[in-house]
Amino acid sequence: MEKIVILTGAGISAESGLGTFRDEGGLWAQHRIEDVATPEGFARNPALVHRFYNARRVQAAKAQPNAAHKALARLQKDWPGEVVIVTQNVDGLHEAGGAENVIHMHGVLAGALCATCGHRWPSPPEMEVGEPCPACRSPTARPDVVWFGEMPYQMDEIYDHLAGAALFAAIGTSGQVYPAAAFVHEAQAAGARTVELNLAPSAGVSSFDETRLGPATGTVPRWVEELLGERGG
Ligand code: BJW
Repeated sequence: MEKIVILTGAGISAESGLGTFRDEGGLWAQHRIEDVATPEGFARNPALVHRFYNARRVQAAKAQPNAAHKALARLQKDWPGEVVIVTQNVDGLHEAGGAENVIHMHGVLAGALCATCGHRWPSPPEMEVGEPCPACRSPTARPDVVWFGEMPYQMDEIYDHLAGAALFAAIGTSGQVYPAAAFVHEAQAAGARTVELNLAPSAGVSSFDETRLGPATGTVPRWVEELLGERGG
């Protein structure tokens, strides 16, 4: 049965009240990427980076999944084939909306990672500078998120899924950050049909077979209805 691979970005959580990165007034208008989203920034000023992620962790914990997250969970449940959700988001809203086996290629706010030994554990609501790793005791705990210059997670698994995709959808992502921005090409090379669902056309709009513009809470449930309707689901 046909496999669907879905890539999501910050836009799918915008209507849950979480800010995107590159839209007007977004996170990168308020914080310098080099300061808060690179390993070098963390080495220079870990307190600043922890403050940034502590605030976002609190916000994400209060946020509720919206109709778009829930529609994708429904698609996973009702589609007769496999539906793989790969998210760049760290907010956990896909799972809160009922999705399963989500691939978090840029990590999770709910996780802590030891920069020394690579051990992972659930993050406390507030992380502090010098917090010891529960495994090796080094004072090098950091948020378990992927910063610029670092390798996103589960890439082999993602490329395997893309190679077997019949349909690829990118939802609420600006297409400015690699390697995610190139997934559309991987999927196309595998013969997949490609669709973009976004508020505004992404940087890669011309690469998609189809583009549907509008807020995710409208476009995504409609798209899911259509897919399931075509299948008689
Ligand atoms: C709505 C909506 C609504 C709004 N409804 N839609 C030169 C060329 C190519 C690559 C590079 C290069 N120089 C450096 C690189 C590599 C670099 C990179 O891509 N840089 C670019 C800036 C050029 N990438 C990396 O370093 C990555 N690692 C890497 O490449 O490793 C080597 C490698 C090689 C080969 C294979 C594999 C690996 C790591 C990137 C890590 C990104 N990390 C962040 C932070 C994560 C933690 C955190 O959350 O803080 O990830 S940065 C930030 O951007 C975050 C996001 O996941 C990511 C993408 O953002 P996203 O989701 O697209 O959000 P926005 O704000 O950009 O867009 C929002 C969209 O929503 C818009 O389109 C709106 O229209 C839409 N929208 N409201 C629907 N209601």
